Amino acid sequence: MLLKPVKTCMKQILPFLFTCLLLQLKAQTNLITNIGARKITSLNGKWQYIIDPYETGFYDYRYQERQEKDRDAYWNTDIPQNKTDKKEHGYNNKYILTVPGDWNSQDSKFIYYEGTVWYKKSFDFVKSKSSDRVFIYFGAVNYRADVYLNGKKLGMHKGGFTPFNFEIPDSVLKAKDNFLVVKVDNKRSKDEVPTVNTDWWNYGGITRDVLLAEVPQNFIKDYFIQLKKSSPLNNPEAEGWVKLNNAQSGSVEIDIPELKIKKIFPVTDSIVNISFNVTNAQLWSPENPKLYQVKLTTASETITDKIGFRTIEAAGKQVLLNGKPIFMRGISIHEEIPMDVRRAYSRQDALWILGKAKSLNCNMVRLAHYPHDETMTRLADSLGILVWSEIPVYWTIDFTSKAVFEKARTQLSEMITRDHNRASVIIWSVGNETPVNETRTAFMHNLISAARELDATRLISAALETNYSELEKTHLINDPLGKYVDLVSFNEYLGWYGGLPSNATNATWKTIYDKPLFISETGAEALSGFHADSLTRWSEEYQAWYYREQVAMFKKMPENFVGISPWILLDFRSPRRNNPVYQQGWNNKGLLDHQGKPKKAFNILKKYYADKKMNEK
Ligand code: GCB
Repeated sequence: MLLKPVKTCMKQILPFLFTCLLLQLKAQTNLITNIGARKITSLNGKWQYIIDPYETGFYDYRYQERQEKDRDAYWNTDIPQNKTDKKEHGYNNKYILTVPGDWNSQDSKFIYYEGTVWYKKSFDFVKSKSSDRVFIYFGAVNYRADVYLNGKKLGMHKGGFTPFNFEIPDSVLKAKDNFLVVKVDNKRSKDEVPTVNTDWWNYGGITRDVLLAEVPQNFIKDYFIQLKKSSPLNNPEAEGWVKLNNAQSGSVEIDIPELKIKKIFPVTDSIVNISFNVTNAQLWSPENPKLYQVKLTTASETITDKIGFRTIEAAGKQVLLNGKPIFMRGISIHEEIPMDVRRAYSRQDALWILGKAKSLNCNMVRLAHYPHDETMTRLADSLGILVWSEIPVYWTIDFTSKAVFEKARTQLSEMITRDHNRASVIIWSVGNETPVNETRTAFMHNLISAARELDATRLISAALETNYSELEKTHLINDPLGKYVDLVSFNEYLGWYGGLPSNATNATWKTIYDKPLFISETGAEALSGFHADSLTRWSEEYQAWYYREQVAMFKKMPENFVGISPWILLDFRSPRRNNPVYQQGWNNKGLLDHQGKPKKAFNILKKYYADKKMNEK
């Protein structure tokens, strides 16, 4: 982000640590994918809450974790047994939060709150089939969730942007008055992912859907059905696997009615490898986002998905989609609705955000800096928008820690598992602007290996930090991580963080790697409605000038230049942005303002994209 002299690599070598880590790369998440296709009951809606900054409901006065049956634990009933009974906690309709949703936007007392809030929901539930198994599924909770049902702990999850589920044992679930409590803690911490330092708002709460999912005793946990890497395009070949919760007998049938495909694969293990040709399939692309209904059937269930078939690869200097070079007309996006100053979570939110990206003539979005809600990638599939999806390995996490690596790897695996059947997702990013040193490189390299292990079909990248000097005209991308990624991506702010926009006029970018090159960020702030001459910082005119110079620079980029995702579609909240006049807690690099209204620069990028699109034809 800042102008920095080229740094010399720090000699911190911990190769042994990472070799040990590699051995664990196969560890998998327990996630049930395509939750929407299961028998689900929503637990969204009104939940009662208790704000607990001292975590009194979790620790006793000696700061020991409370025992399961401790009457003062907030996961246990708040109802006094008789009139002499003392209860110092209680859930009450005076204190209600809506789920899904961050807490910050729901009541002004939460705006700056970072800490613990207990959420409670009562519900009745009778299984549709007594032999079914029941899981509770959370789309995302920021950051740590401890989940209790009827006084029993179901599990704990960390990571604010990825889904997770816990099984509810029959012995715990009741037909009436289930007492569900979730302790949500969004305190930032040095050894978490992200760490204490981010340029976005730390919205807390149960930010995405909460569902009960019923599945049979033997069920399809996950599946991967994508075109094989470099599949021949005249007779495309789908390849992948179906993962069952148990090694079963019988078979898995894959049925794609529109293509008249019906294939049966015998089950010999809990993972069933599959491959078949999708002859005659129309390939998915932004111009033709064709999705096919795919049915998976075992002896005990059928689940249905909508899947697009396409290939993606980095070949020499280009990125090829279905064998043809593409230019990514992208834009970066945070998961936020600025008008309401809240996290986005619904299909309607995703429609609004992606609609704005479309109106800019984009064919691609970079979902920064963490996995967004599943509605976003599903909608991108149907709208024909290419997606970069990222984990919040951001700036300064603790690269020396094995535990931190494990946390990052878990989030990576949850992100990939949830979305690995989305044709729109073409890039997995393992992080953003991480500092160049050997420990970091080993850490990130291992994340890249983990990503490839989980999904060998997509491109792997990371937004690299650039070292550029105002005096130089040619800037070199030589971060050692470039060696391991498929797409060399970098963030540059020539003319915002140092210098003037005209610094870009004669600038050129090169990389030492013989790979496609992508600008994952560039941008400048403007307070919407503030007009002045172009030299005046924060004015819409300065931002417009910045974009004019950048566009001139894009036009002179080397032939391996395959796209951009400027920073950023919409203004967003950030606690780091404290200019009392021009920022007031907002990062105003949006091309659209707090109300979603275009600033002057919007049309400059829109025109560049329109011209690019025309030239493609
Ligand atoms: C960056 C970061 C992004 C920031 C942006 C900025 O390089 O990747 O998260 O918000 O710069 O506005 O400074």
